[in-house]
Amino acid sequence: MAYFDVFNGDADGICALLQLRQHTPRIATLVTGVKRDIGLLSRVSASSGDVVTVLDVAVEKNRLDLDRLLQLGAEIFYVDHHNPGEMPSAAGLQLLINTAPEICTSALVNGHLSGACASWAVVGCFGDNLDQTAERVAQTLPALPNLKLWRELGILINYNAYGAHVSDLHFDPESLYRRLLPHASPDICLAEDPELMQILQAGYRQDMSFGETANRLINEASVAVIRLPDEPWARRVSGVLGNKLALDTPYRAHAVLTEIPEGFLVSVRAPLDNRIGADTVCRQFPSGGGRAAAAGINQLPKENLSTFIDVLKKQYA
Ligand SMILES: [Mn+2]
Repeated sequence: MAYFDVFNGDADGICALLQLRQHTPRIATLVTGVKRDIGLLSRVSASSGDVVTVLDVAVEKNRLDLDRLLQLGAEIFYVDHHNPGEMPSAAGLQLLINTAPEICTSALVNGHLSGACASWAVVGCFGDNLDQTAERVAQTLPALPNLKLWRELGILINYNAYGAHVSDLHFDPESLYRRLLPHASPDICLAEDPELMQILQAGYRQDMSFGETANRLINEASVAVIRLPDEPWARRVSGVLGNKLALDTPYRAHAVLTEIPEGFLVSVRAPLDNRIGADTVCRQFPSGGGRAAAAGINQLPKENLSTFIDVLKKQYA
């Protein structure tokens, strides 16, 4: 019988598995990847009697492989908070799904373990941007920790997962998980392995400073367009940079363009003061879509750049 631990490479996925394996140690094949690599079950080849744990990736995006593994006779424990689509049910499947907006996978595992490894759940909740949930879980700890520090750790572990490929990341999520696993709590981790936090902090700061000083094609009162090169740091920072710029200048719309072989990967953030129109802009281009406040275009051909800028300016003038 073999074990497989399948987890999203972001803070929520890592902290969910940390709780489970600190509570129930297990030698397992690890399957993970960058944050947006969510079809992870396709990489699992299990057989009858094998046990597969799946954390923080949508059921819907893994449904074919879930059915395949169940048919082979694997036992599956699946914990997640994304929309699952049609809920599967099978004798070998234990599902723990909750899509409430204040819930993440680390919080679900914390409930499942009755708070046995709650400190890492707090870090996972902070990483998934659920500050109130993190604070609520922290209240259950014997002593209230330095939440500011734990929040930073969660955000940095989460930031580490951004990139197009694992080779873009500061840490392969599997190595990061293995490095965190021996530490029973975030405070013990920070004390015993201070270098880890330093590496994560330095990487984040350097990426952000590259991003903040990157070439601005447009820099006007109502609109800024930032162009990032086809480099690992740009693929890591593009999403977080958009959020930071939006917070710094809430009256301005931002577009972050990252060069890719096909042209640009585009991320548009409406002004925080006027959270509309990002989807309207992006939908005018093939492969564009999203929500009113934040939208994107997967591939904008280089020859469409000036049209894109015109559309963006017109929307937010
Ligand atoms: Mn999550």
